[in-house]
Amino acid sequence: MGKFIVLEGLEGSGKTTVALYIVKILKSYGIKNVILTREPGSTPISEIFRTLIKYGKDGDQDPITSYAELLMFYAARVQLLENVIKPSLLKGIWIVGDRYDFSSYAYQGGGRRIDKYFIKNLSRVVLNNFRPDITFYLDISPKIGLSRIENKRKLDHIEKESMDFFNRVRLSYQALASENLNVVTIDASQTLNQVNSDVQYYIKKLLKI
Ligand code: Z5A
Repeated sequence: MGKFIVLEGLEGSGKTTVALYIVKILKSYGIKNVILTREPGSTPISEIFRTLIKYGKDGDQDPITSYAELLMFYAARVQLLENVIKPSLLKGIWIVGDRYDFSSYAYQGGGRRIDKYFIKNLSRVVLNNFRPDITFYLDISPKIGLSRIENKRKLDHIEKESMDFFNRVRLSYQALASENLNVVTIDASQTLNQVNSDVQYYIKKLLKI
């Protein structure tokens, strides 16, 4: 069996950068079969949901409702889980996931204030409690995170949310990190070298080396 490693955090926390670093160090430790995934996305159907969720359809004519957004995230996730993640793990391939289920609790639960027990039930039914082996939560203030991505060309509709929204997302992430096993909080405001070295420590523990 491969292992499922997930990166979570606000935008600009460095998830994508750290995910690439994890792939690199896994390979250097002899784990050559590694797939990088992103959520929403990483299957043909999930990528369609990604575009739809991020940019909508036909501008303001048909704004995405909070529940439609939540359900689309789960539709994209279950496609990825059943068609890529589970079959790959069974073949001994490791998965490094840029976001997974905590993102929905943090953004749709914390940010959009959808009832967390509703999300929990939805998650239980759709994902059947399938969990990562380890989750790295890259903790950063929204101010620093958003400043790192401010030059991004086109902001999606979630990235245009208020500072209050992102503060609620961060608080939800911090609560999830303290309530759940196998979650490691990394201070993502450190230099990239420090962040990478913290992550490497836990990867070595996972590999028992
Ligand atoms: N979303 C949701 O609401 N519910 C869900 O269930 C799921 C997702 C799954 C996906 O956006 C959006 O969907 C996201 C949450 C929502 N929306 N928002 N807002 P995405 O996939 O387009 O992007 P993202 O996941 O938010 O990540 P990002 O913006 O690409 O950021 P990142 O991956 O965390 O950071 P990065 O690209 O690695 O780094 C950003 C820059 O910072 C880059 O220039 C790096 O070189 C730099 N960087 C990274 N680390 C450091 C350190 N330590 N110091 C200095 N600079 C650094």
